[in-house]
Amino acid sequence: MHSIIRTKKHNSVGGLKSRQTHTYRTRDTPNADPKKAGLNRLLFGHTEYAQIAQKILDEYAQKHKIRENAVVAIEYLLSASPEFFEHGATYENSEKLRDWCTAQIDFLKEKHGERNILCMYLHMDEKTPHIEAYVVPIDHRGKLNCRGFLGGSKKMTELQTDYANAMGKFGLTRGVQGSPATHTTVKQFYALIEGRNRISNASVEKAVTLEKPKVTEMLSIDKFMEDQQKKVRKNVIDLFKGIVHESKLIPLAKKIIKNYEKEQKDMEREKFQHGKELKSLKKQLDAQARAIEIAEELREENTRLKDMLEKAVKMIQQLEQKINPPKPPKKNELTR
Ligand SMILES: [Mn+2]
Repeated sequence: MHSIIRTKKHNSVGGLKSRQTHTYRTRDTPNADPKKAGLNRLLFGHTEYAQIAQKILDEYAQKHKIRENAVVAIEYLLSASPEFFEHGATYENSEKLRDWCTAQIDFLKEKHGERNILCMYLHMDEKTPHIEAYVVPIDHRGKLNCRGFLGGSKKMTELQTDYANAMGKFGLTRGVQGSPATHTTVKQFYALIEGRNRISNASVEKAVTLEKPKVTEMLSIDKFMEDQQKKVRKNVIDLFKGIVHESKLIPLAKKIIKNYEKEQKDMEREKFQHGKELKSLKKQLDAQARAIEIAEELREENTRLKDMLEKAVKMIQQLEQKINPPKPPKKNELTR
């Protein structure tokens, strides 16, 4: 079993902000199992590590110039061979994990100083448990100095050796010589530890899950179903892209198809249900439309009546005038 340490340099706080979406699963993380997400946790430092980094760098910039393109943060991935986390009884494993986590914190505190550690976050929901750690590379002289930690292959070899030595008490040995961390980006690391199981049950489920139609989509349910089928097909193809040659994936592929067929049956049932709902919805709509029509008619009727009434009043007034023309004063009295 090997100890695994990988590094990545960040030139901007923006890079850290983007990492936070991975750390906290606020962006789509297909290789993470949502059922295990509750086991992820902050081990040391701050949740909002990008913000803290900004604060530290702002303070630093008051006294020193920060070189353009300087490495402002180092990201560490700390892990071990998968068997290390799986071997033994559950209670033994959880105790082992706890001790291992403490050892990681001690290692980074020793290397970077407590104050420069932004965040150490444990991920339990990916293929292999690992810690993502973020530090500001300020050295013992108080200078932003990534080279002092990761500069050159000698430093990288040293890092691998130091780390393996620190993890020796867990029965972990140094990984393969001659594969320096500088050549292994974080992405490659992920491919390494998670690639084998990139098609997790969760991602299969996700790929074949049909969406529930919205009310507007219910009005054309066949079109909706067709779109859903297209989506599922695309999801499945994406899922298998580049790894179809692995024979062990065939049972998974069968499972996908089975799941999908089941989903389709459910959808058929729902389609029937929606058919009924649709009918009652149409009824309601019709009733409403009719009510509006009636109201409209009444309004028109009202207007018409009002017009007629006004006309009638006018006619009556005119009639009255004809029948009883206004009396000329006095004159009438004299003729009478
Ligand atoms: Mn992770």
